[in-house]
Amino acid sequence: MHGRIVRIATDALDANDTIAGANRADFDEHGTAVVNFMSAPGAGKTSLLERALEVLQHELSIGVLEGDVQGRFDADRISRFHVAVTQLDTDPGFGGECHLDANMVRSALSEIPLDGLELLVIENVGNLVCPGEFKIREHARVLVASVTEGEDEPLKHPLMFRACDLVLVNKVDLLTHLDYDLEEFLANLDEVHPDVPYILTSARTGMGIEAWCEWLRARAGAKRVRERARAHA
Ligand SMILES: Nc1nc2c(ncn2[C@@H]2O[C@H](COP(=O)(O)OP(=O)(O)O)[C@@H](O)[C@H]2O)c(=O)[nH]1
Ligand SMILES: [Mg+2]
Repeated sequence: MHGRIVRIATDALDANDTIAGANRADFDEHGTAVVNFMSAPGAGKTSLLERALEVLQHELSIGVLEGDVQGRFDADRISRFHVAVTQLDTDPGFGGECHLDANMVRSALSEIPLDGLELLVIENVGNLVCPGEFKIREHARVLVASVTEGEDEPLKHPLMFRACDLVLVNKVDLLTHLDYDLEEFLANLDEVHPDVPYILTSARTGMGIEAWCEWLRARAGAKRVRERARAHA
């Protein structure tokens, strides 16, 4: 019985990987850089995205795919910007899943104008476990770790911290009110994912936002390089 359950789980992940491969082919065909934006609920993903969009909305062509269990709360927040926003809820049709998987992203692709986009940010459902297990085949993963979550988060959720390309350590404006030991957090992060880049951010004060934008700019550069090459060919 136990073996059967494991096999079904493995099959599900295999099927997900196949669809994820098709997603990646679409992203690459259109030259759209895709960033999977993840964190525990309330760490500040949407707030950090809003801050970045204030700077980048007229500089890059950006799409945002908002993943939630239900509601359009985050999509409504993002829709005031000059970006293409799509809301993807897991409640209707996907059993209220606590993560986005490749099939869910695929189901939303027809609504996302990939051809015109240099950058697509996928705000995953707030969760520090499952989003790390289901591949989407994005180009990069960004993890927000808020200082209100505790220094030991990298040790408790090693998969998420190991699988990311950038960590935004958010809500640093609150440090003076907390017993949080930033050095201890950074040592734990280094233990789980040595040398992963990190930025100290505050969506409240704007600290670290320029560095966050610069990181996104660098990701989005590929499409421009390709189109420039095509124009000169
Ligand atoms: N003090 C402080 N609050 C923040 C910061 N970033 C986000 N918040 C607050 O944290 C709450 C959750 O933020 P949100 O962006 O919705 O988190 P998400 O669930 O990860 O998208 C909101 O009340 C935000 O105003 C920050 O840097 N400092
Ligand atoms: Mg959000």
